[in-house]
Amino acid sequence: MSHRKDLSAMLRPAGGGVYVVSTGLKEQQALQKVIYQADTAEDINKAWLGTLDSALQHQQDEPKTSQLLLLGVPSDTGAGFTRGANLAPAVIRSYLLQHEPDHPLLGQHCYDIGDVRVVPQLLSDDMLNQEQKQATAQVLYGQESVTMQATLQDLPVAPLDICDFALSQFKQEEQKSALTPIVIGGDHSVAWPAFKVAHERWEQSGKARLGLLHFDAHTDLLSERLGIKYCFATWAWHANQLLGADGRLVQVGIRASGRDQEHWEKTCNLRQVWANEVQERGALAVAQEIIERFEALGVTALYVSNDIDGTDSAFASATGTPEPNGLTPEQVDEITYLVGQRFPLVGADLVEVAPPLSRAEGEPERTLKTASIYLRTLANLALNRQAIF
Ligand SMILES: [Mn+2]
Repeated sequence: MSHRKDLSAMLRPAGGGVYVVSTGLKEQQALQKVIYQADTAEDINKAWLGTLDSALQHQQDEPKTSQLLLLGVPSDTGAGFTRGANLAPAVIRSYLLQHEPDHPLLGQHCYDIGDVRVVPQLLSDDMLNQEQKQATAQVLYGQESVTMQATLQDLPVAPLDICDFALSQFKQEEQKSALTPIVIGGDHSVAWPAFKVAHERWEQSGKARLGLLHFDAHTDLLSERLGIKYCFATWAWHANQLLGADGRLVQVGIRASGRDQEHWEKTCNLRQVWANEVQERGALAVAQEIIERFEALGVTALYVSNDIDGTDSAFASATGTPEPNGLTPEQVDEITYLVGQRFPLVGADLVEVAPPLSRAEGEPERTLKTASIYLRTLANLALNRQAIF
């Protein structure tokens, strides 16, 4: 199996992507024991590798019904204000196991391939010099157990690049009903590799034309921020560029921006439905407009990027940059569902859930509940989608 060893060195068993030595280790192991129904680190590892192999094998087999690929990216190095989204992949899984045992992400149709192994001081490989890259690669991949296809210095070491590498191993074009990746962040920078791989796989190969549906309080449309190319505030700009800035990015829930709607729609050639417009027109009318827009632009497949702060902070305040006057979970879910019913979902991410940031009574459970609703809808859309070919 081509990249199995590479992958097993770059990823960790589910809930284990945050590197811990002492503090946090107990919690991590307790969760993994439940996820993998195993008692020892060795058995946990074995069970995880079994899932990884099954996911890789899935691609070799005859086309079958669409299945899910779940990847956690526990990195919040790309965030801006308050942090804590690095704990979301572990805490969300833990919440689902406790409260939603029938959740599709826990079911037999989902390959949970674990977490990106995160070096918490790193974000993107393009920010590193050769010396740093080499030093980290040596630690991560230098052991004798790894026989890499690439040479050591070619291997990704930062979370965004590992995410890109990992998802790229699951994008064989010949497959008729492919695995649908669902990425749990992490801050919103992780949407960049997740969307980029979906774009390479479906659009660059000529198989589909993507529409990008993006829920957020913020536009994330800076071309760079403080000189940083890829972070929480820039990923949508880069994604829009990938699409050719031809109108196929639709942002919903915007309400915290230094510029007004007209500025963004004009300069980036996209559609922004600010939160107040959703309140005025209702989710159904907004969804219908998005569907008609995508149809007119020749869209044939959908990617959804859901920043939990697009949702009103009354329903999701455990996030790095919460904002009031936002969308209700019902509105987000209805728009996602309706657009996802019309266009097959080929990839999605849920980002910016930050469990340690509990600013209100009932948190972070309320935010986790909201997140679980979104993940359920995304998973069901992906599982039920029509073949694209
Ligand atoms: Mn965002």
